[in-house]
Formats: sequence, C-alpha cells, structure tokens
Amino acid sequence: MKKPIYVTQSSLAPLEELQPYLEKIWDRGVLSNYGPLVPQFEKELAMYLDVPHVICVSSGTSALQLAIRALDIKGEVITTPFTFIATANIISWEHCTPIFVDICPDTWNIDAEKIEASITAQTTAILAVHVFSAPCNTTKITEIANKHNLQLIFDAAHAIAVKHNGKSLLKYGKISTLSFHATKMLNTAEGGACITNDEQLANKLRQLRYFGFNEEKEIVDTGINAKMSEISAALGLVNLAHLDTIRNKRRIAYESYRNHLAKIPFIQFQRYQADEYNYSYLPILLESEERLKCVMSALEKYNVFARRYFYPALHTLAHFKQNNSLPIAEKVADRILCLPLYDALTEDEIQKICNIIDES
Ligand code: T4K
Repeated sequence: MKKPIYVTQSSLAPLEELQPYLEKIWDRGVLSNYGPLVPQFEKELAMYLDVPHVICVSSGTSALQLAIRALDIKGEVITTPFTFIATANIISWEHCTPIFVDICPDTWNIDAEKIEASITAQTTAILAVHVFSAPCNTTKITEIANKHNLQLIFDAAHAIAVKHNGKSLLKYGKISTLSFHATKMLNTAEGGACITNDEQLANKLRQLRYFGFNEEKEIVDTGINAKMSEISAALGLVNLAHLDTIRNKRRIAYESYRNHLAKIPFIQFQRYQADEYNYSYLPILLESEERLKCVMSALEKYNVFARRYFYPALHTLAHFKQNNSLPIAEKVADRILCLPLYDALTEDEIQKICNIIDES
C-alpha cells in the first residue's frame, strides 16, 4: 500500500458541521464548567442510547474511576485479564486489588462460571468488560453480584450502540462506562461517560466529576475534575449524527473481511449473538503466536499496521503481583491480532490485506 493503513482512523463528521457549534462557543466564550453543549450532548446521547442518565466525563478511564468512587468500592475487585490496561490500572489506582478471573475461549469475556471461586471476604465488586463490544454473560454475572451483595460495573468502552436481550447493553449493572477516545466509534477526541439507571447515583457522579459541587455550587463531597469540555461535546454532537452510518459501514467492512478470510483455516473470529455487536474492532484469533508474528510482519512490509489488542494478559504484569496462571486468557492474548477497521477503509484495501494474510 502506498499510504500506511493503521488499525483505525478517527471517524469524523464533515468539518462544516462542526463550524456553527464552534462559532457559538466563540461567541459565548464558555469553554467548560457547563456551558450548554455538555448537557445537550448528554440529552441526545441518552435518547439515542435509550438510557435514563448519561454523565459525560473527560475519558473512559475517568468514567471508571468515578464509578468505583461513586459505589464506594474497596478491597478486591474481580475483573478480566483480557482488556485494555486502563480497566485494571484504575482498580489499583483507586487502592483496590484487581483479582483476575479466566475468560471464555470463544467470546473472550470473563468466564462467569469461574467468578464465584474467586470471591473472598474482601471482594466488594465485579468489573466486567464487554470486550470488542460482545456482551458478557450479563444474566449470570448479575445473579452472582446480587447473591454475594457485590457492586457491578460494566466497562463498555467498546460497546456503544449495542442492544442485548432487546434493550441497551448499557442498562446492565449499577454503572456502565463508555470511552469517546479518538479511536472509538463515537469520539469526542478525549472523553467518556457513566451510564446509570439510578438517579441518586447519577447525581453523585455529577458531583464527583466537578470537585464535589452540587447544582447550587455548594461543596458537598470529595470530587475531582473529570469534566468534559464544550469543544469535546460539540464534536460528540456532530459525530453522533453519523454514528448509525458509521456502524453500518463498519459492519459491511467486517463482513467483507470475514468472507475473504473464511477460506483460511488458521483464523477464528470472536463469537457474538447476531446483532449484539457494533463492529468497532476486527480481532482475529490465530493458531499460534508464531503465526501471529508472521502475519503481522507480512502486513508491515506492505505498510499495514495491525495491533495486538490486548497483549499481554494483564495478570502476567509484574505490578499486579499475581502469580496465578489463567491458561485461556494467556492463550487468547498471545494469539489475537486486530486488523484495520474503520469507515473510510475501502473494499480494495480489505481485499489486499486479506491476500497478504493468505500468502503469509
Ligand atoms: N476500557 C477499555 C476496555 C478500553 O479499551 C479503554 C481504552 C479504556 C477503558 C479507557 O478509555 P480512555 O480513557 O482511553 O477513553 C487506544 C486508546 O488510547 C484507548 O482509548 C483504547 N481503549 C485502546 C484500546 O486503544 P492505542 O495505544 O492503541 O492508541 P494509538 O495512539 O496507538 O492509536 C491507534 C491508531 O489509531 C493509530 O495507529 C492511528 C489511529 N488514531 C489514533 C489517534 C490517537 C487516529 O486515527 N487518530 C487519533 O487521534 O490506545
């Protein structure tokens, strides 16, 4: 390929759609601390996602941080070793201990059947991730959380616009979190959100993100600065209007990859229920790490940069000080490669990428 092809490319609405929002921001001179655009973005998102409360924040990581704080989580938090480092790091950052539980070999999400064996007297919460947007076993995980009186957070950083059992995936758990990072299907450059069905919790999250101020600007809590800016909200508003089109283009690209790669015996895809997926990533599972390295370097020779999301499995990182072996997570993390997927990727580029993989 002449120009490099990266694992993703930011999805951006036409610049002229952003211009009027920027002009109004310039006129008002209000860039943050709640001008009109953050609440407008929250309202439009809540309608689009069909959820009661959206609390926009400065990143997916700060959404997780506020969720842990709002639910007063302490001690041990059960989570998955197959996720982006932000999920586990924020647990440690909040002075809790991540306890990693092995994953399912086909959905690559935390194995709900293995959670109970890891619950101790110190366990206070489960933080599960809908990895690459495929829903976790929400029924079983919710049942376990209720039975053991544990808080339940879903990291839905990848999982915007996914319906699960006929309703928004974001309605599960006490809080679900989103990321609107530049690489996500809906982006605000940097940004994120907490989603909750609980009004009291929504108010608590709003206070936590704004130094602990309530609506009357009285200091009522310990808080932090995790606010979204007006410029990010403007970007979110214009990008949101294109989200359905973008998702559809990615679905078509995903299906095209699948068709081209179907004949290659050493490739497997993530398992997901029909329609319960948003096609924001294109992870393939290769037969061995050697094969993965071979495919990756063949692609690089042609200027195509696939990524090892998520490697290594997080329980193997020294700073988590866990010596247990989680064989499925290790086998999966060693062999997954995310191929380029974004709405501007052409059919011709997809075909070329698949041919390189086939010949590697
Ligand atoms: N939970 C989960 C499960 C997550 O996956 C993440 C983040 C979080 C929580 C935390 O959310 P945030 O706090 O980040 O909102 C990226 C993202 O930085 C990160 O948001 C994301 N997950 C993670 C999976 O991937 P990198 O290290 O791959 O980014 P980078 O800079 O190498 O970009 C990859 C490619 O994207 C580049 O080769 C080109 C393209 N790109 C990148 C940027 C920054 C663009 O086209 N435009 C851009 O502005 O981490």
